[in-house]
Amino acid sequence: MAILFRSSIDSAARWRGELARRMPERELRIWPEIGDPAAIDYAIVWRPDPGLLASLPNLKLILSLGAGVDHILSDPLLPRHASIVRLVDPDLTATMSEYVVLQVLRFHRQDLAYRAQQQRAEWRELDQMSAAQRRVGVLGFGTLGQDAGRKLAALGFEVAGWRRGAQDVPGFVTYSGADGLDALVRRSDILVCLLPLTAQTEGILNAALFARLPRGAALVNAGRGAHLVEGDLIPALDSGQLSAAALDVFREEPLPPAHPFWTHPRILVTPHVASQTNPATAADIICDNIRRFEAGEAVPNRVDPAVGY
Ligand code: NDP
Ligand code: OXD
Repeated sequence: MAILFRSSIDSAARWRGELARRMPERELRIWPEIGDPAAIDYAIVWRPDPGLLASLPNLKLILSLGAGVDHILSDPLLPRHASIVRLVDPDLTATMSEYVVLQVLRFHRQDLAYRAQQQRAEWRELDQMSAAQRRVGVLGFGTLGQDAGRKLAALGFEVAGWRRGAQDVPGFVTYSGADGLDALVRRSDILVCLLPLTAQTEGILNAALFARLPRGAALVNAGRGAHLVEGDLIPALDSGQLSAAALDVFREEPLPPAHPFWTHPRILVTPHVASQTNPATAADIICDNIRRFEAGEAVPNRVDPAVGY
């Protein structure tokens, strides 16, 4: 009974130590040292190579190293007999909220304008509205969206969320469906995307949606790059319909050096680091999920491949 670890990020040495400390009795195989594929029951992965999981005939459980699972579900050869569990780690959630709060405050407090003034050595006060007057809309009001929403609400922002199901989230106005999306977008001075990438959400950040935002709204995308129709963003910024965008995720990662997003004065680029998986905390959760699975207990945060997250 062996566990395979495969991440496209160079973190194997760190993970080996964290996993071995928690499960010393287990045989851990780090890709590409797979050994006998039939001996592998569990795969801990980030962006596994297409076909890798299908090559493991006795695989029982696929454990995502991230909250998102599009990197697994996009494999055309994904075996249907193995369950998939996504990562829900309070550390990952807290760091995503830091990123969202940072970007929302940057836009709310007109930081881009002040930075531009600094370039010109210009000392000028801009009118500042209060947080209570600033409406933030969160697309994807799940684990990450709700935590960020609570932290923004604690700062006084008027927060609402959009989710697939119609369940209420106490303390927030929540929307669902196409009408709900329209209502949320029309009231969002700052729109934050924390959706999973699915067939329904791909390309959701597009010119038609930008046109429904209040003029001068700002965008934060930390979901996935394919949520954004990239060619629609710069025209929306240049026309003034959008005032700024903070982007952490891109259709092509790393973002190519010649990509216009790098140099646009009102686009803030970060290299998919809004929330990085921390092996020291995530290993506890992943090992606990393996133990629960083996004990026949319910494993939380299972993915429904038919729904896509
Ligand atoms: P969750 O599954 O907890 O939340 C997803 C939310 O999106 C839920 O509220 C869900 O609705 C909603 N949703 C899904 N599909 C639709 C739809 N078609 N229409 C409306 N709402 C929809 O995921 P997390 O919050 O843990 O993570 C969200 C995403 O964040 C990840 O999938 C990943 O892409 C991204 N991420 C990015 C990181 C980064 O560093 N940039 C780091 C970590 C995650 P419902 O509540 O009804 O199910
Ligand atoms: C994730 C990510 O999905 O880091 O966790 O993007």
